[in-house]
Amino acid sequence: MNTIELVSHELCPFVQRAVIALTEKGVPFTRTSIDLDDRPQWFKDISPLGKVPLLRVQGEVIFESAVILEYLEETHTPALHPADPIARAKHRAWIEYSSGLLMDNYAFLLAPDAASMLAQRDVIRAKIERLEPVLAAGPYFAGPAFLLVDAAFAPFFGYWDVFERAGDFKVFERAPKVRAWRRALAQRASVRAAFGAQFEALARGAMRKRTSHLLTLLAPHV
Ligand SMILES: N[C@@H](CCC(=O)N[C@@H](CS)C(=O)NCC(=O)O)C(=O)O
Repeated sequence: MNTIELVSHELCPFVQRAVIALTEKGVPFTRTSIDLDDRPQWFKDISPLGKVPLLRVQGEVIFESAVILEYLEETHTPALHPADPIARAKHRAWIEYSSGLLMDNYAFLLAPDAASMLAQRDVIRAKIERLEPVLAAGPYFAGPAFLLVDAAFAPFFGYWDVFERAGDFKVFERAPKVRAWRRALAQRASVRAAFGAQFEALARGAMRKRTSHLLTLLAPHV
């Protein structure tokens, strides 16, 4: 039997979207977590960009999370892309957009002072407001079905559940449909499983190792 292995890091949102897609499709997989601050040589040897996630399957290595999602889509049911080619192309484009937002989250999280943190908040808020007219009636991105595009965005919102313990940054204030979508994603079993009970504690630990203005605003974790 060909076991699928996901080479991971506990906190990585790009890993989380792969975990969500694997879970939604009911694909059995093993998970190997690595320390990104001390990457093992075997990982350096197989990761062209030195990044997680990697999917090891049939002796091959697939890198880049969006490509991993597409591979899973081509190989496992249920289909999580729309059947219509134009709709499918649009979903792929919005997945790319979500990848930008995941990187924006890092810039927000690691901003060294209030001014740069708030400037990054503004970048994220503008991108969230841009999403508002794109969303269908809900509860998910394109309507009643949870799709790959939902898996790609879900980790973005999970990070905001932690960020907002530091205050109301009003990122979602003018985006009611995005707020409802965020709530629906948070309730999805695959999303909850991808985050895990230790997520917030791990995120705080990672922030402590770096300069993070946000961390100075976060109330102690209970
Ligand atoms: N475009 C990549 C981004 C993956 C990525 O940035 N992973 C981070 C962890 S969340 C990483 O491995 N960073 C290590 C590094 O950049 O050196 C993807 O979608 O898979």
